[in-house]
Amino acid sequence: MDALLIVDVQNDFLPGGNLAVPDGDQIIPVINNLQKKFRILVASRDWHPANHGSFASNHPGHIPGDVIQLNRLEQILWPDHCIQGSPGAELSPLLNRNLIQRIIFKGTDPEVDSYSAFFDNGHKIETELHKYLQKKNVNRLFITGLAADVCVYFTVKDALQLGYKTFLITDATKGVNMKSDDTSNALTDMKQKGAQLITSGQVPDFLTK
Ligand code: VGL
Ligand code: ZN
Repeated sequence: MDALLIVDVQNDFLPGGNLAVPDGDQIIPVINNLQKKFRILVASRDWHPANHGSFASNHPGHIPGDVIQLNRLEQILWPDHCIQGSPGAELSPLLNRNLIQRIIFKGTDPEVDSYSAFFDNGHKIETELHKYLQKKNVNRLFITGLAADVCVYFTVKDALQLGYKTFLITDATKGVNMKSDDTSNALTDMKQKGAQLITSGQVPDFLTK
């Protein structure tokens, strides 16, 4: 079975948000259009408590972009974003949410960040995503969303490791580019690790039905 995964299309990652991905809003119509082609649709949401260790504001003397050690893991510090219950943590109202069957919340532990929709950054705690996809007999994952060089990147790598045939839909993702070539490096690495990079227009040809 094929599934569409929509990563973190939340207000804070869109223009005007606290951690805006440049042109992040441009992918929303592309994702809305893709949705009709799938029967299994899952979305993830970054869902941080206000005291989250990835926020620069919780580390006096640090600013976003600094890198620290957070419980022995290298951690880039971000502006406050996707705080549980805040408007910035909502899925974009422009995203069609009617067809999404399951939402995966991540990043709830203040001690460890969680870029991937499958695991925390220490690969210790698993979300319910893999179990859900297994229950639905999903073997091929089509991945979209934000940000291409952070949460999408880590989700794609975990999907490959878990054995999914993994497609990244290149016009349905955008990168934050904290460093200017982060997204191109991430795309190259995903491809090198076995992800198929395709455009939304190619999707019908790839669907098993
Ligand atoms: C993300 C930075 C921090 C993302 C989440 O969804 O790509 N990026 N938290
Ligand atoms: Zn986050």
